Amino acid sequence: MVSTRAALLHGPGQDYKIDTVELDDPGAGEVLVAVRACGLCHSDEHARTGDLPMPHYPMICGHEGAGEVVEVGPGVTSVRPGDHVAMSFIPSCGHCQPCRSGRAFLCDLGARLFDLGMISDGRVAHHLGDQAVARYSQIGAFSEYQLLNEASVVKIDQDIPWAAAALVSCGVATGFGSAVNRAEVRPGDTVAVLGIGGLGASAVQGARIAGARQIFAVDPVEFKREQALRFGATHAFASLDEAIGQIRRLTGGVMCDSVICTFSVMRSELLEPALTLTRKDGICVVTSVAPLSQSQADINLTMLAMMNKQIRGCIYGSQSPRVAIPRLLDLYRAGILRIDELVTETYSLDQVNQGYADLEAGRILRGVLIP
Ligand code: CXF
Ligand code: ZN
Repeated sequence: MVSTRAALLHGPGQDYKIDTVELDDPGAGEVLVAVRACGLCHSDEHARTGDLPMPHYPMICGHEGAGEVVEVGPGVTSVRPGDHVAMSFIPSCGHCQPCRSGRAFLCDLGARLFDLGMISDGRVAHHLGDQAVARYSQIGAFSEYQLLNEASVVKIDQDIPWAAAALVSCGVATGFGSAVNRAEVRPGDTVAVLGIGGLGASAVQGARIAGARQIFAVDPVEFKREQALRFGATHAFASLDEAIGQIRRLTGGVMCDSVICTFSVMRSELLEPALTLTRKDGICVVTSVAPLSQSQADINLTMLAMMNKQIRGCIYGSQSPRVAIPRLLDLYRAGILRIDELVTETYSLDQVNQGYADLEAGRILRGVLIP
């Protein structure tokens, strides 16, 4: 049994409260990790605002984490105490059909992300007094220590700074993969990235590294547009209306080979302008999450068919965590993929509410919590 301080949500619409949670010892296939860093990804906000209703509270949020293995349970083979790990919000069981076919980002364990119990055996292993405690995406890295399934950790090299190890596991992997894998950006392409946060800036970088010739970033916040230009965008626009007019002019009416939706909150009414920005035969990727109650979209199906456009959903950048994380960290070490520059501010566990207030106010690209 380990006691740990953690940031807990007690219900939708509330702020985080710091409290002490008891973690059971690792069971079979489980790993106890000392959390060293966790990114403030906007997806946790969906649980806090109630956009994505969670089945259980209290819940520890934070899913973009990295840390050091302290103890492993029976049968754990991929890591041992002292190893450094990135936490993957999509587990990789290694046995299901998607895992066996090299598509672990669709691992069947994903269906259990918001279960209260451990994904190993369903038992409750996190306690606040006599209350059971849930963890966002079976991670919950806004905590000094965390008990995870082996399927949720990916061993990384020890020279990687903790913040980079954390960010690579969600925002960087998801954004980069949205461009490189799902939008299939090719050298010379024209790409639009809609919404610039950790995800959008990483999509811009993916497009740049894949050789895109024009990268259009769209965000209402001036600081975010400046950041996009720093990460490789060739143009930045403040609104979708402005983007549509300017991109029409800049592409001679052709529009973009691909459009990547990385809005902090996806909304149905954003899909139509995204499709307008997509050229005939082009690809429109939807990466960002919509509130569950507003997930239905209304689009012009005739235009979709007549113009041979594709709308593609995308989870985890459509790549397998155990393959993508080490590869992205190699690109980072080589100086090709910039991750340190994504971090605007670091916060202690007690400052988690301030961190999300800064994110909401557009003051930061990515905040990193150091528990
Ligand atoms: C989210 C996607 C929706 C489920 C939880 C995690 N991704 C990362 O930010
Ligand atoms: Zn995330």
